[in-house]
Amino acid sequence: MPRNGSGIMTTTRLFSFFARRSHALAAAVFGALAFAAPAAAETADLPMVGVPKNWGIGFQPSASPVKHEMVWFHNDLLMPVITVTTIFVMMLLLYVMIRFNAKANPKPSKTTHNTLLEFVWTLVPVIILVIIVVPSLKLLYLADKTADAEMTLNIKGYQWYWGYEYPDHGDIEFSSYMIPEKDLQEGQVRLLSTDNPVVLPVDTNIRLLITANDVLHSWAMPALGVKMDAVPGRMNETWTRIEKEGVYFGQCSEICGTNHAFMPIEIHAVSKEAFAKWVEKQGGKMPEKTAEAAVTDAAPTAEN
Ligand SMILES: [Cu+2]
Repeated sequence: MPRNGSGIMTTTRLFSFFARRSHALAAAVFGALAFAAPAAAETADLPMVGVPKNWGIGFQPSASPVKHEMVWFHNDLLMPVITVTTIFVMMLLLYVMIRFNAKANPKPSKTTHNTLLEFVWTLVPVIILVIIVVPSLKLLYLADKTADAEMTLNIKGYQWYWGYEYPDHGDIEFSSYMIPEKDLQEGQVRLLSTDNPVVLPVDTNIRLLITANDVLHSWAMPALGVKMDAVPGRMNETWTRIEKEGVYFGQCSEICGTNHAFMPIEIHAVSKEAFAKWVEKQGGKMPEKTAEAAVTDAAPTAEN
């Protein structure tokens, strides 16, 4: 159940504190931490996998099938296309500036059309776009949903925290608030650690059903390649399969109000055995039915 009152007050006070020192904020947010977050026994000693690093550039380490494809799409397809296009256009510009300036070319040609040239400079970009669109659509459909979800995680955005439900595991539910700076324990990351991390099993196809209670939010996990809008009155679906045990961080990625920057997401990806233990400790129970049947029961709306 969502907590009321005190949590929101704390984060509001926290916000004014941060606003006063916003210059230091940007640099400090990305401090890298190499040690594990203290949490329940099942999630102790987890390596920090999806966490921002000092001077980080590019993507966080990829830890899901969708993210692998995204990294390939960006690094091996888009970047080469962009680089070659930019260099080619820059060379054309330089050539025109040098060869055809008023001094070098005092009597300009009156030519206005060249059918072959115009045909080529229309067709070549079209071919490039068609080449890009094929893997792009494949990626969209890959991220859309998993055909064989083994469990479901319901995610709900609130102003300003996240609520989680495990419908396949005895309806475990909890809210997840950012830990204020003054309460940080060793190993916790400022602005990213939460009081109740989401615990998920590795090597499991997890259906993510995302919605919001009040305004638009967006549930984004860089290392998993997930960024899905949380829309009031609408259930958005995506999925993930975490490949590495570890701690992963994400943030709300839709401007949702004063404390938008202070509703992080923390996932502890653990072995299936550790996950079962955690479920038991939360008072839930592991599904007895086949995974497929459990999923159909738990999320009937997702199939429509
Ligand atoms: Cu939000």
